[in-house]
Amino acid sequence: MFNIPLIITCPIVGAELSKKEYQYLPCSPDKLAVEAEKAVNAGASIIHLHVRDNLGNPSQDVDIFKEVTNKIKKKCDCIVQFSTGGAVGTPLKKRCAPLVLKPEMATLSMGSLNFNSEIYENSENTIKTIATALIKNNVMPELEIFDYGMIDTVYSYLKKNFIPKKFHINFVLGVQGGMGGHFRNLVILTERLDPDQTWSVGGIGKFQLPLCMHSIAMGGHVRMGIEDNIYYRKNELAKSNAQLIKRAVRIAKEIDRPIATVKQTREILGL
Ligand code: KMH
Ligand code: ZN
Repeated sequence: MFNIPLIITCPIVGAELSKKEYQYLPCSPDKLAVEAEKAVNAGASIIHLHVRDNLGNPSQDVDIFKEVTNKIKKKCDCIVQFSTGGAVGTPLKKRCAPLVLKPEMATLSMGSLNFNSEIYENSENTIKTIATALIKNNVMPELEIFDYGMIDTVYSYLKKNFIPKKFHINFVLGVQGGMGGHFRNLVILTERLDPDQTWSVGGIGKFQLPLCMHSIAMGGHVRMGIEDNIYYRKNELAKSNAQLIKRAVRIAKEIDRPIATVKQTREILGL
């Protein structure tokens, strides 16, 4: 498993962070494109994309997604994966809207959960509506799994043809309200997958680094970036997404795990 090239996804900005909490937050289309390019140069092959409006607020505006994606693509080749989660509370229509741009990938959250002090709503209707838009626009989903029961939902919805047959899975562990970031949770989650199913893990906050290390050792893939964790170490903010990615690359190299190029990532995911 150590010879499977490691796919690194970088969630460069997210929807919940503000400049108040994180002074280096990239918000404008130009800054997002530069941040993406640096992340790709550091080793990321997938950019998980949220965008911001000109006030820095989270947005699902199609024109902004288009502008940012074009700017990223001008700077580097990478897989741009749109968020259909948006920010907590974003109306369903807006969550689906950017899919008309037919990105290579987009997310699909597989259930509702408490999300810190709010509720991240992903009812059956929400999941089916986003899945229908993904299929219509021929977009490969990354299924976001925040809790154990969401794996059961995946298999149940597959049987009912509610979701596409082909997908990548990302475990999001450590959200307050979801499944915690202990590596035992990652083990029991991955045991539920078919052997040839591709998966990654994104640990939230202090769980990002240890889960990244476990995933590298288990033959999984990783998600490393500011949306999930703003610290490089305790009490020290990361200066950029690239700084977090470079550490993941160093860890992988220590056990001779190669880093997936964009071309290899497309091959591994069947894009
Ligand atoms: N902002 C979170 C509530 C996704 O991008 O698909 C949802 C989220 C997941 O970030
Ligand atoms: Zn996101």
